[in-house]
Amino acid sequence: MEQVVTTHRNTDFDALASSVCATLLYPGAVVVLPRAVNPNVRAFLSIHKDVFETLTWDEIPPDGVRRLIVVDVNQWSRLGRIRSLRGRTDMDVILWDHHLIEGDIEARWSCVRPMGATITLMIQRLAEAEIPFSPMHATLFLAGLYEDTGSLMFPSTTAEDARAAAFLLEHEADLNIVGNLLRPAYGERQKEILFNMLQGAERLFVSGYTVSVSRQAISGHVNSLSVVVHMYRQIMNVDAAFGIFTTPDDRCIVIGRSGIDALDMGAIMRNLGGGGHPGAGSALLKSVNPDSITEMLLDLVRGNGQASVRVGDLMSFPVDTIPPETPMREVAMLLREKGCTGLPVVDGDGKIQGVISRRDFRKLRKDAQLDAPVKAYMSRSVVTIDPSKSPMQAARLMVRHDIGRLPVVENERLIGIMTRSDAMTYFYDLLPT
Ligand SMILES: [Mn+2]
Repeated sequence: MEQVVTTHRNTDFDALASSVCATLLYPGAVVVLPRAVNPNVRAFLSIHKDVFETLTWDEIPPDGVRRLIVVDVNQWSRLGRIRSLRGRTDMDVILWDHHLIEGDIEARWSCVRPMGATITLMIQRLAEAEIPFSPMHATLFLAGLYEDTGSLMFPSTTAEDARAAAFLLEHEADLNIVGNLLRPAYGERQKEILFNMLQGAERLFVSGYTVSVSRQAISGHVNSLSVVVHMYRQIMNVDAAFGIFTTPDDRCIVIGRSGIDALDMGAIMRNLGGGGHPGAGSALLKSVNPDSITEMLLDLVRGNGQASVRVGDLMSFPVDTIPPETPMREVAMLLREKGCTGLPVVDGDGKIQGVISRRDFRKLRKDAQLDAPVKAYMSRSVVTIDPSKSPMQAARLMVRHDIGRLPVVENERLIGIMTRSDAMTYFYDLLPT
């Protein structure tokens, strides 16, 4: 046992996957895990004992270690009892990590790069060296990659992580198993909290949405509260669910889940000093009256946030338009002057007849054609949107038709234009409030 691989305490799937991967990169190396590993990793190991062998510190003679390979961590204090090897001069240290915080493990050789998961770095090496591995390995590696990148959704995810995921899928990683492995821990404590939430549950109707707010006191740290709120929303079958959890040290944990696009949980939570994304958000408040939080949440749902924003609120107007008879030469000048890529063509009754864009000028072959009216070259199939539609619907149309500007039409009359930047303003929460 000259070569030993180890990783951080509270070992997660990225740490385990990286450790196992190290045994492929360094033949003969054995994995020594800390005593404290995450519950789902513990469950995995108990089933896969024969496939992925791991040892504990007591099982190896410490004097025999010549090379220590550390993965997914760069601080001695986060290792298990194996950290007693620190300072040994007759030993070679190798480090693989994706954490950029400053560490104190000095390695002779290291691969430390910002990446969604450590396993991505190791997969790259595995692929380069063309080292074969089983579908079972691929599945474990993908579990590690998905856990640390939130299935490639965390902002820390890189293109390289996605490439590594593709590589693992090519090597028959099993997504059903990955899904089961990563199912969040849901234990007695969570069950009890969910049960309490459901007992006092109320379904409210707020501005056309179904909402439920539940409050309870909790003591000590509870894992996976967001999972509990997620389940609560599903059971209550509401558009948005909030859990307000008060702690003995006068803190208030607010967790929200939304099931519809129009109710942006991240935007709501940002109003409380927290954050999140459209589907899920949270905030931590100190010394506040929980009653007032309930009121604030309902107010935000009521539309003080972004809940009721419509295309009509976001569109730009008045709109520059041109009559169908305008010569192309003039159109070209106008486009340049206004610095826009296209203009709606509107007749005397305010009805939209077509759209002319810079692209349409490619149809012109001769200079003389610049004297022809715009109606000869404009595109007549115009995608428009109603002002009562949601910004999400506008964005979908823009994507589907690959256009950056949507004329907003009400009773057949052009009343505004929704541009890509109007949509961006909304999605990135830049609305003036
Ligand atoms: Mn990691």
